[in-house]
Amino acid sequence: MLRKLLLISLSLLTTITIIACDNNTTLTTETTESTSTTTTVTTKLTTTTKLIDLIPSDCSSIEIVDGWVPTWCDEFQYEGGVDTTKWNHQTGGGGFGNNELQYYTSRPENAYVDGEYLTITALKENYSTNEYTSSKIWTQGIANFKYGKIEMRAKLPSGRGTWPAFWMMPTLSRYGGWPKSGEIDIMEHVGYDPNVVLGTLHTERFYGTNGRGVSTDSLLTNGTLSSIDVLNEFHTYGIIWTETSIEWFFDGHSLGSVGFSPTKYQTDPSSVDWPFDQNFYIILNLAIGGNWGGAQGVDNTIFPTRFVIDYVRVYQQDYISDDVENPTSPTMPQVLSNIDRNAYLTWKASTDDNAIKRYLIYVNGNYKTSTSVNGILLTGLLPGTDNFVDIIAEDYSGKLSNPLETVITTAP
Ligand SMILES: [Ca+2]
Ligand SMILES: [Ca+2]
Repeated sequence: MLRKLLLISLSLLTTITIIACDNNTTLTTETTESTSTTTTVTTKLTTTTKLIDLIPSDCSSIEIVDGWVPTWCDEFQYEGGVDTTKWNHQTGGGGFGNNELQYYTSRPENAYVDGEYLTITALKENYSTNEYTSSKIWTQGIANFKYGKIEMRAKLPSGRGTWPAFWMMPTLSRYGGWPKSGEIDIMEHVGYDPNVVLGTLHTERFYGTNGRGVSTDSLLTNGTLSSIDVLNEFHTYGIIWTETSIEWFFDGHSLGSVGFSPTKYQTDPSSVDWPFDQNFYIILNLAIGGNWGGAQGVDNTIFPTRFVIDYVRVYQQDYISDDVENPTSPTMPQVLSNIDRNAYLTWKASTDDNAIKRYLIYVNGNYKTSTSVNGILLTGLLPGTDNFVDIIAEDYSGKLSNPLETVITTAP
């Protein structure tokens, strides 16, 4: 949701457990990311372990289509409160930075699983200083995700004043507080505009109402669908998130995508436009009122109103099992800025029979860093000299391309 500020307190960061991150998941501890106060560990799949062996038992009935392997799910096939091994409740009122009107509780009146569905119910009732109650659940502190296919099947609440969302926020906010570390809105809907569902990315450059995204309107205007009823019917809402793009889907129909643009924004580090190379966690909530949901007021005759979720699933593509070819060499190096000892370098992306995991960057023969996108801000280059840069693409099975060699000449 828009302007969800400062939700991540540093104290939470030490509790993070990585469950189903990366396309190459689990088993061997590979790298340690550190901030000034916290540490988290990401893991790497050894080439002897197949993704298919990592399907959680409660996701084992999910069909594998087009190589998408379920690595995390909640099918809501139990009764009572939400499964606390998968979700935490965020409780409280206070408007959440958007002047929202609800108080989020963890009571069954507001969130209940009946063996088939999770129902989040918004009620008109006085609670604390709020006039409405509802629920918000998230995987923060339990499960984090990077890349893959993330999907929900749900029926949306109806009525003016409702604002349901299925979205993701960054686990560590490595690039800074909102919006610098990004926000991925997979599905947002406001009750006063019932026929439109939006998907949006927020970044340091594109935040607030300037976020970049898609709408289900595209399926109506291009004739793919003749009508969309999200209130009375179940539909799937999802994204496919890769190293360089996020594409939204409604019932499997593409709504469009937003990607990394290395040559468009010439002098910035990638994170200003593309902070989506870090772990994110999943959030489900039903807000009432707020800057967007309440823009046309709240109809108090709609309550109780319900957001009914059949499942939430995360899939990862198996990029390792059938990988045969090495990536092609990167080409067309371009220095987009070269100021002091810092240069922004881009290149034409490599291709592969599966997918490019990252580019390894060497400067003057020494390993410098890696990046998942085809652009990097190189800092601390030697002054007044030719800096020899090698760029090597790596796929998910560890196969390497031939190096692209280029020279960056710095001022004295
Ligand atoms: Ca279900
Ligand atoms: Ca390959």
